[in-house]
Amino acid sequence: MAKVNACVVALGFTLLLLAETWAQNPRKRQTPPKTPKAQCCDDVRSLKVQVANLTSLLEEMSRKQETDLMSVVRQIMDLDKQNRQQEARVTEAESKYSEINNRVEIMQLQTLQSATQTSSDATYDCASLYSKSYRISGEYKLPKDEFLGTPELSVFCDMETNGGGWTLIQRRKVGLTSFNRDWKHYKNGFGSIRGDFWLGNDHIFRLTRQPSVLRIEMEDWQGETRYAQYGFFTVGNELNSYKLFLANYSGNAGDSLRYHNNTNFSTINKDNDKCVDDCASLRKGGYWYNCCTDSNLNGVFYRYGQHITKNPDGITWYGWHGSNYSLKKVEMKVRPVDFQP
Ligand SMILES: [Ca+2]
Repeated sequence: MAKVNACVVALGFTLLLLAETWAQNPRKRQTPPKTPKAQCCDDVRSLKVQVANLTSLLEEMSRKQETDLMSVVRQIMDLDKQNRQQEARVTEAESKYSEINNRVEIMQLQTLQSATQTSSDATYDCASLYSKSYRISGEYKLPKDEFLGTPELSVFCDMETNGGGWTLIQRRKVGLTSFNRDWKHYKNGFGSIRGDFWLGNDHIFRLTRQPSVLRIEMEDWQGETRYAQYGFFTVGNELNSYKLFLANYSGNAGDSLRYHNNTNFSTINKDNDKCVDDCASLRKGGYWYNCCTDSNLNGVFYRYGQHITKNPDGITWYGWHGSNYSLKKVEMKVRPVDFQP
């Protein structure tokens, strides 16, 4: 019994001691609470992690957006390309349709005309067709005329430019027809009336027996256009070597045919120029060569890339592009001076 009592006392004493120790130094015994500084660091760490996560998320999204954007741009470009191809096809079809339509209309009109034609309204040229109310540009057949002694002739009429009524005597635009030809070819004409052609010196002589205007239209490889017009234009007959007479220049291309005024026509097999040289051979065409050129509209057709040629034999008009730039397109056309649109 005394032993138990002693134990209880000892336990009580120990508890007392513990209580006392705790009272003296309570902080040491608690789990230490975190300081504000440590708390803040944890928050910053967690925020940093969150920011890093968000940044990588944003980066991923922006990468995805970029890919999406690129794919959209590609799609738009594809669509645009398809659209343009479609448009080109439609334009081509339309122009073919309108060309066929024009030809049919012209044929119908001409059939009607030839049935009612009398000798007083003979058809000499596109101007006389115009005065008979033909207003469509295209190929026409001028009938044979016993009185004038002219054969049936296919011509191309420009019924739009500057009032219309123009008969084309030359065209360069396709580039597959050689213009380096002999006297006989230039006399009778060659090429295709809807493509590249020379109407023929005999026909040009007949067309310009009435006082005529010559209009020359040109286009360069940049798509720019210029023209030169001569208020007076005529050529002699074959006995006079189709000598050129012209005057009264107007236009914006420069007066590069004046130098050829009063000269005879020359071809590779007939040197009628005013030069020791053989200009037709040097310039590779038939033309009213002087010594030799200030223009060479029947020269060699050079394609884009070769059009600035080292040789002076291209389709040149010195007054616009100088002596070594070969033009993309040329049309020479005539109509009577007294033509009234
Ligand atoms: Ca010569």
